Amino acid sequence: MNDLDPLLQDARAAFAQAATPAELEDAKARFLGKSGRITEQLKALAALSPEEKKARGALINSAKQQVEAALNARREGLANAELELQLKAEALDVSLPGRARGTGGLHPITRAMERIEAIFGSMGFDVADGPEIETDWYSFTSLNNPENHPARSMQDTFYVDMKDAEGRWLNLRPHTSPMQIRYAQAHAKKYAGAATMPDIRVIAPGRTYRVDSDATHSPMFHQVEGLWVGENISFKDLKAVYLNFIRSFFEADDLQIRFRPSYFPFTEPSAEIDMMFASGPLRGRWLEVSGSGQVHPQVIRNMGLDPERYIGFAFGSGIDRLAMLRYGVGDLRQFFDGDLRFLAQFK
Ligand code: 2NL
Repeated sequence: MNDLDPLLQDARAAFAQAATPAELEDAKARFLGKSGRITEQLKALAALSPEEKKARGALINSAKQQVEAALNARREGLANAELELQLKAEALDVSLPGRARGTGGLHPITRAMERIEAIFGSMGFDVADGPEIETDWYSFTSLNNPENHPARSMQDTFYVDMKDAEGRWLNLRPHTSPMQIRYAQAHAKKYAGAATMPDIRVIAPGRTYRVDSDATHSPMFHQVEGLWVGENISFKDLKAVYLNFIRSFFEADDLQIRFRPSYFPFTEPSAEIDMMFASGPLRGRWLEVSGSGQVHPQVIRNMGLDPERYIGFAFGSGIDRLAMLRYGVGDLRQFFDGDLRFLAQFK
């Protein structure tokens, strides 16, 4: 016991109370700093005699060493606590299972489209792709639609509140025929003046739009149109091509088709194509799958070709319907809802 014991106790208490390194440095200054309590004791030595100085000095030094030891112990304690916290915060639980990377898949409509393109490709058909925003001329006039035809009305067709650079009103194409007209025009232009022209053989698959929305109609739907124009193309070519297509698409060689007379402004004569499965849940029922016909002479002319020389057939089928039949989907709207529980089935 000596008179420096209270100082030592105060120092230990102050260091213990310091909760952060900064607080600890403050506490250190109060004891070991320039005017700290230990330093004051050392300064007071100056007034003592040499013998007293020796004894007192040893006592103060011992106290000083104990204060420093207490300070270092607290420093270490604080550093350890801080490290502990940091380790806890940054801890990785390496036993957690990893997060699986989901695998995507093609949309069933895309898959149907790719099948269609591959099948027609095998029969020598090119695939044409183009604008979904069209002019009146390509969507209607070029296809021989009369000026007052109801298909042109705002009840049936989406119009864009904007004109193109030439001042023509624009619409969302109600079928992909405009793309076939564009393709045929480019083809005719390329071979203008040549002695012969290779046949035009093309399909145009893609998005189409009509003002129509209920359980079986979506305002955006998908269509594939086909066109074959040459000098000697007939209905029997249409029948052979369509039959081969639809049998390949459904992988059913015993599937039947039939043609029923119909009317479209762009074909003459025109026919609906029905098909019938020979097996499976839908066997024995005629199902409408396409419109078709011999391309109207005025439409041939609008392609930039001479209808006295060129003749051809065209057809248009709904891809969504074909995909529903192929993949057994009961409700058209499921294709467009974006529900992963539905879509994941097609991975
Ligand atoms: C339907 C009707 C059809 C066509 C589309 C066509 C295209 C050109 C010239 C002549 Cl470039 N015709 N396409 C012909 C007949 C019918 O589709 O209701 N499809 C679902």
